[in-house]
Amino acid sequence: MSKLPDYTPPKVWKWENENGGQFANINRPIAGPTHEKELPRGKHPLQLYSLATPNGVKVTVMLEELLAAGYSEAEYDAWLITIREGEQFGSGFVGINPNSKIPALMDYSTAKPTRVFESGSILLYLAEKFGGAFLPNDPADRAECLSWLFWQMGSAPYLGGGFGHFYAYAPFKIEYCIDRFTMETKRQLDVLNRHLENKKFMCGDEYTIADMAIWPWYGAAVSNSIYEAAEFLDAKIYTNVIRWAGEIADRPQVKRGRMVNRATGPLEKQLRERHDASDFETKTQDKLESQKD
Ligand SMILES: N[C@@H](CCC(=O)N[C@@H](CS)C(=O)NCC(=O)O)C(=O)O
Repeated sequence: MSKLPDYTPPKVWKWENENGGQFANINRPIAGPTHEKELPRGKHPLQLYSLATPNGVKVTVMLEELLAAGYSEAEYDAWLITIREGEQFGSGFVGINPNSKIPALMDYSTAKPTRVFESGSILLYLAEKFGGAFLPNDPADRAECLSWLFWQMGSAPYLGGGFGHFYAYAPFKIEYCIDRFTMETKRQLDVLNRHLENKKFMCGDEYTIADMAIWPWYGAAVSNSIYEAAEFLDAKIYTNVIRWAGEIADRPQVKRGRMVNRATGPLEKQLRERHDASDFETKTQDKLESQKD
């Protein structure tokens, strides 16, 4: 075991120093807004405030899937929330998500406007709003789907906040922390790999909100799209997860959903704001920047 930094916790922890690492500037031990800022509102009843992180992508994929399945009332405006700049702490955003994390959704089609936060809750809300789309009908199958949806909500923080933080973002590498969260991440990948052995999707032949929740995290882990850790995790051994992840990544709706609220990477893959289906053709960042010249 490598030498550990010398640290004795004080009696009462105080917020004195930035703890270092990426995202340190947005970490705070208190909740609530830091500044007044109203959120913009577009023409559709569904207003999404988000960013194309794995948690954000779950919702844009669901909305694109609903539209492709013919639910035209799932048309939406998607607004970019730049979390590195603290936009999640604006008063308008905190009003719809007191937890200050993307994604957050407003539905203005209801008698009283409905706010929804937490990606799992948004997926379930949309599935129920659109007649049980991407949610099995049969009670036992539905229970299985919800079990995997909630599995994701409980498990991904070990992959993201645990493994990803200590492997990729922490200001120095701590063997104890990396070991602990690598162990758990690999265990979770093995859970998925065993489960997917004889199944096309998480709940059998039907593609559901459980796949939409799990894929952006665990599909990204095995395809090296987060933390550049596929080799370290020896991801190639999770062959069923790799097969499942590839199949989902090929869906046109998933390709579109991944572009929405993306503000990094290739310009032609970034649709920072989405207000209309035609925006994929005309408003990607490469097109917007070429119009400036
Ligand atoms: N459990 C939440 C997690 C959401 C979350 O952690 N969002 C991150 C981006 S992936 C965020 O907004 N972070 C900003 C912050 O922590 O200040 C969900 O699934 O919606």
